[in-house]
Amino acid sequence: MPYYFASDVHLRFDYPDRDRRFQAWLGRLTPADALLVVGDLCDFWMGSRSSDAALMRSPSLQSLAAFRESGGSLAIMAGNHDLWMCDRYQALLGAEIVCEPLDMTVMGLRLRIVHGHLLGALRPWKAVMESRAFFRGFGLTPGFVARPLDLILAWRNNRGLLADEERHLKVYREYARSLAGQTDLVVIGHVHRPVDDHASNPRLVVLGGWQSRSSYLVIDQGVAHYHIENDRAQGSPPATRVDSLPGENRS
Ligand SMILES: [Mn+2]
Repeated sequence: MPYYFASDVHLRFDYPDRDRRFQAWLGRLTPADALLVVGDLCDFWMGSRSSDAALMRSPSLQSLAAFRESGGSLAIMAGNHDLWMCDRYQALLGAEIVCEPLDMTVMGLRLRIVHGHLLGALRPWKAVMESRAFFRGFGLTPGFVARPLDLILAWRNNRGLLADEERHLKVYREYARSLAGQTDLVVIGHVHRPVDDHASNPRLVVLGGWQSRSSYLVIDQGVAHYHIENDRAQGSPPATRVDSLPGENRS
């Protein structure tokens, strides 16, 4: 039974490409598989501003519900964008909600799994956005106010993106090192840049966001494989694919 991990899909109706790619990827799973979504499945824009009926018009959410319905094992960990969505994930998708930090052993591999926003690299002004009041308030904000706010946030995020990612990755690597001897593989989301420190102990995998590419981890027959598919261009085959095994050099 392969065990899959993905995070930071950030589903939004105004970005249908990521929804379509995630749905296509879900289509490869079988009812014998297990999937853990490590936070930020839905962007707060979609989560806070959509009714249950509207949410279920997302192809990916439909596929997740169908996957679960067919017998697949579906667990979801909340991220900073969907902290307040757990009840709906449970009710609409049939997902099991898991809390962080999550320790689990899959086929003999000891895993530590967190979304990543709680590890201490988040800027204070962003932490405000994690409150239920902000989530509810944003959902009630009229579009003509919410849309510029969304653009400002996107602009601020992009402006400091590299420095922000580096700051987080430094914290993630320190966190992983602090778990040496206790765990084999540390799986984190939140940062959208995909990373696989396959030679470090423990190995650190940052699952990566689905904004422009699809990336995921799968543990099958006791071996963890990390995949990145540069499938941004519609209809074209993946440009590169990275498969790495513990202790192997990436080629
Ligand atoms: Mn996040």
